[in-house]
Amino acid sequence: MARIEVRRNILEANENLALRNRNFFDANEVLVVNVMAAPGAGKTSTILRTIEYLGDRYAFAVIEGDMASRIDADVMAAKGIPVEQINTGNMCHLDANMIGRAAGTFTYGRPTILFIENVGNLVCPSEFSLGEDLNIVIASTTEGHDKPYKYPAIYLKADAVLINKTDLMEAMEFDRKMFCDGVAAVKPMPPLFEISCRDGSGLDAWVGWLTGQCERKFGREARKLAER
Ligand SMILES: Nc1nc2c(ncn2[C@@H]2O[C@H](COP(=O)(O)OP(=O)(O)OP(=O)(O)O)[C@@H](O)[C@H]2O)c(=O)[nH]1
Ligand SMILES: [Mg+2]
Repeated sequence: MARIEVRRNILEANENLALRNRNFFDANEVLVVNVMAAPGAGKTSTILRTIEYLGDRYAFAVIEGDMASRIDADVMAAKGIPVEQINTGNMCHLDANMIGRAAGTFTYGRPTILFIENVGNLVCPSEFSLGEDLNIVIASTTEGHDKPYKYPAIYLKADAVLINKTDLMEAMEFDRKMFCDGVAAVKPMPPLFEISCRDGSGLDAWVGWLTGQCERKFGREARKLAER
């Protein structure tokens, strides 16, 4: 009983901090994309490809979440992308407190997309709000088509689902229909994009959708400012 109470308190405290983050992001014209996936599904590759595709259309920042190492942050930094690494030690997810601190270190001057690469895990990240605008789940053909059935909670949170590594789809005998039926069993099918970070296929549809989300948010914030 006591354990359940403590857990509820932790999640409530996190929700309050997530709300604070959200207000900070809105005030600074930042669209926040929480990227969740299993280890190695292609989170870093997708973020990089997306930023490359968008060019100088927006400003970018990235928060990298890993239990240990700066490997992904170093990849971003080498490309000149503002990045903060969070090492979670023995924790398997990022929380709103960590994000609030890391996000406060960037300088924001114009509409910005902040990508949060969550810790590679299909369970814990689904429980912790960060103040994000969008939750993206990346599945990869190499991990198999049955994951929505086994890890429904993360798919329940998805505003869009990406299937990455489509260049390996045939070799992996990835069953697209079984995968989609699994997602649709959890919630009405969210937008689905099939991409390959290896050969670049499918990125136009994904980036087009993301751009639409940016235009909605940044247009709304600009209108709010004009009304003040
Ligand atoms: N064939 C193929 N390989 C890919 C693709 N996308 C990523 N990879 C490879 O998959 C491996 C993992 O990619 P990452 O982008 O590092 O994956 P991640 O989800 O960020 O991994 P962690 O941060 O370790 O959880 C790397 O060797 C990538 O080159 C793809 O579309 N096709
Ligand atoms: Mg990574």
